[in-house]
Amino acid sequence: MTAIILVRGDITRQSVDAIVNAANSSLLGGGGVDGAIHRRGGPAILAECRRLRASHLGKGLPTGRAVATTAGQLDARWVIHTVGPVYRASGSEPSLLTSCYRESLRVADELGARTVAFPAISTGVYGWPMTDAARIAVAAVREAETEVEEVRFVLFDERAYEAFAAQLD
Ligand code: AR6
Repeated sequence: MTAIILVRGDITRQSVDAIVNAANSSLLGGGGVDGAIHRRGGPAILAECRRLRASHLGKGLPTGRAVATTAGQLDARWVIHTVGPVYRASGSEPSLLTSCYRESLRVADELGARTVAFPAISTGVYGWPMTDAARIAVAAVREAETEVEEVRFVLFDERAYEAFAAQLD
């Protein structure tokens, strides 16, 4: 059984085996969680992302997929980068958001990570409504077959925290 824990705070301050990054396909950085992870983690993360782009991810990381790098100076062993779907009023694909959580946990299992911190993927720049994103995130983790012992959702503000808490009631 995977324990689901909610924390309000900054994901870059967590001590876990793996921190999940809400990245974009380029893997070359951005704002939000992505910017914060690269800022605090230091240049080693970007250097490894560039190597991935130069090798088997020449076209970038597809939406819904996940890949790991070093965590640099973060208090974690790995950063798992995943690309959430952009929300559109019609035609958004919940299965791609589910896939971000499932694929990140699959990568965590490959690495042997037992504690994994997730942000609320796609709920910032990518515009996914928080309540719906929380429902999808919690369901994806509950349905995953994984060796991960603790999934820690790290929610940046009270609104996000309450949306996730409502899913755990
Ligand atoms: N810790 C935890 N949560 C955070 C933090 C933090 N330090 N900073 C922001 N959040 P976003 P997305 C919350 O925009 O929607 C980037 O530019 C934030 O309040 O980081 O998947 C990438 O490069 C929101 O609820 O990710 C992509 O281009 C949630 O994390 C794009 O944004 C996700 O917001 C990805 O957009």
